[in-house]
Amino acid sequence: MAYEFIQVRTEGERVGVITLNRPKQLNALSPALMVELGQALKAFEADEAIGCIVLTGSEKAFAAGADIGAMATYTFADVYGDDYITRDWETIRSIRKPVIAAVSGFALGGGCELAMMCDFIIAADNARFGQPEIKLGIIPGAGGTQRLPRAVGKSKAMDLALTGRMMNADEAERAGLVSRVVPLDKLMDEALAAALTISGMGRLAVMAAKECVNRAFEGPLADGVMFERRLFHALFATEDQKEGMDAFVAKRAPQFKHR
Ligand code: CO8
Repeated sequence: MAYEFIQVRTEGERVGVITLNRPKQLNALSPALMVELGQALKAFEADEAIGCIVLTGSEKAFAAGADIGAMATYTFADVYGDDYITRDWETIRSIRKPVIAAVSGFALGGGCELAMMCDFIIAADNARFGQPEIKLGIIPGAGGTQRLPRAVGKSKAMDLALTGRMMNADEAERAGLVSRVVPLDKLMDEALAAALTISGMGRLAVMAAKECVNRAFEGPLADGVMFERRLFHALFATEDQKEGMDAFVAKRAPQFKHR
């Protein structure tokens, strides 16, 4: 499929890579880009060969936010009546395969929110994160006020949302927003290596792990633990569990089914 605002490729046959591609606008997330992103995510989700997806931008910007030019004329009827945000921004949340954000440069506003919708973030040492919406007279609108405090705690989330300041990659790693920081020129190598590792695991276990970790943010602890237990038990019905454990006992590499 031909896309205008993103680039799509596969890596090592099992990893899908989506690159946001509006370089002149620092990958500002226009409505058309978000539609394409949703289409590409759904296509990788449906592709049985793909086990993990990497979402990235350019060296200068993962994404500098929602497209301010497009938003400038929105009315309440546009954003609320047409359910624009839910419609086009939350497709990524329905994807059951892991999505890794490989972030270099600016990840601001909707760009930071998009990165936080991914399953984990690997940051280049030049990455800068922030929720600067307050400077535009608005607040984050794609989950930033909810996901940021869960990731970095209330104090830092308030600091970022109220002052609109940016934090660099080191601060983001200390705060727990990103899983690792790597030199800029190693960003894609690192993200692809992680994605290849994940895509080599048993698909059902990967899906279950993602679902369970997400549960940790969506309900009481006891419910999350019970959900995890049920999926843990269910995985003993899979061939991958037999293969993984037999391989360990026989001191050989496992051959997972990948489906
Ligand atoms: N939207 C549209 N265009 C943008 C955006 C953006 N978010 N960010 C940058 N651009 C454009 C600039 O206008 C400029 O275009 P041109 O060359 O035509 O003038 C080009 O990208 C390059 O930008 P700069 O010249 O400003 O580059 P600098 O290196 O000087 O500065 C910054 C980089 C600091 C990133 C700066 O561009 C900036 O502050 N950008 C805006 C950041 C921002 O406020 N982001 C939040 C936007 S609001 C939001 O994301 C709400 C999300 C809600 C989700 C739901 C949506 C409905």
